[in-house]
Amino acid sequence: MKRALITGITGQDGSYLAELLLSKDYVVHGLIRRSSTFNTSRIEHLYTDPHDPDRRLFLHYGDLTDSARLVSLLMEIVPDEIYNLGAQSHVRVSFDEPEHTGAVTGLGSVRLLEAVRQSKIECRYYQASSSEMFGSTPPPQDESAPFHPRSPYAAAKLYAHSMTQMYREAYGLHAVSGILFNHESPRRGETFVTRKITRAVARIKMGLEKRVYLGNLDAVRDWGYAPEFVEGIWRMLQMDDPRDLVLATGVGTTVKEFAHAAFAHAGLDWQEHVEFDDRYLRAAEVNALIGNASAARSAFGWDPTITANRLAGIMVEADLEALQSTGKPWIDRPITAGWS
Ligand code: NAP
Ligand code: F7E
Repeated sequence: MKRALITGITGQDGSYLAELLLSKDYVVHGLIRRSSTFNTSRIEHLYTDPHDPDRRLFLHYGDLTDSARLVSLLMEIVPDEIYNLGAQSHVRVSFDEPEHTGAVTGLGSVRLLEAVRQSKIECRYYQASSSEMFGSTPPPQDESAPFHPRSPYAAAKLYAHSMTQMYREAYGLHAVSGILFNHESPRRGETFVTRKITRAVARIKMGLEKRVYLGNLDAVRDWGYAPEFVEGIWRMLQMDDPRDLVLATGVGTTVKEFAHAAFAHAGLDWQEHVEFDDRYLRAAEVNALIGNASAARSAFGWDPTITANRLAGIMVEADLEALQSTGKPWIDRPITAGWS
């Protein structure tokens, strides 16, 4: 059985990747942060009793800012594959916390790469790079498009991306960076714009709220479906010649169009419920990201099928169902509370 280590296993992508690897008979190890409240809700369904002799999911406390812990964990686990998905991943928040974002999203990757080098473990390494690195470079963006980061998050990701390439070239590490465009799901963090909108649709439909406040409605993003992207991540790391590839749907949609589709899915008119609030603007905006993933299609046949319209429907349905059926306290948190 292959052993994988996933940083960021409690996040959107980490949870889908853990599911995928377990379905492929991997033993999965995940890095989790100690927190005063539970942060494992996305992987609770995968949890198995520690007394179960057949269990294949193991969680370890640790943090990407703690080099010594990363080295000792690698020595203990001896993974065949490492997926570095852990990050402070919110672009707007990175303007509030540039140093922390650099320490986790940028240097965190270097700590992990260095832990691989120092422990001399033979393994493959995946780095979660981002389309945000293209910044102001106009679409369509592919592997040859120049990087021009427009946020502390993007700058930190570009540093991690370059260092991953450097470890591949200098030390012969089997390392790849996936340059992924936005991908969403019902598990998407609640302060990213798609989920903020679909939660609002559900709450407005159920009569719990009347409106949602948004920032730049004209930004264009290439929104895909996270489970399809996670499949692409796994396939990218299985390639025998390690190189960096774009994953994207190739379809650009404005925030306004996504809002229109999400509200329409619940029989609502977005214009009656969406209002502007400048607190959600960024010091520098990335106007348009639309990717060209033809290299990944040729390399391993990756061809995503779900684009923004269908995604909006999937996410609205999930948020409506969660609100109607579970009554979990976190679902009751109001949209208008002011978080980004
Ligand atoms: P996410 O939901 O925000 O998850 C981030 C994960 O990183 C969480 O598990 C979080 O733990 C963990 N983390 C944060 N700080 C950490 C630290 N100091 N040490 C260890 N772990 C830490 O992100 P995602 O959407 O799944 O994205 C996965 C990765 O792909 C991220 O690196 C992101 O930047 C990148 N990416 C995402 C997209 C996208 O559209 N989703 C596109 C391109 C690239 P807690 O649960 O404890 O907070
Ligand atoms: O913003 C606009 C906002 O925060 C998308 C991360 O996964 O994808 C993600 O970064 C767009 C931006 O995602 C609101 O200005 C308008 O233009 O959902 P987002 P992001 O910044 O694209 C990349 C690829 C990553 O790598 C990141 O980790 O929507 N927008 N109004 C808003 N955005 C938010 N969050 N909230 C609003 O109210």
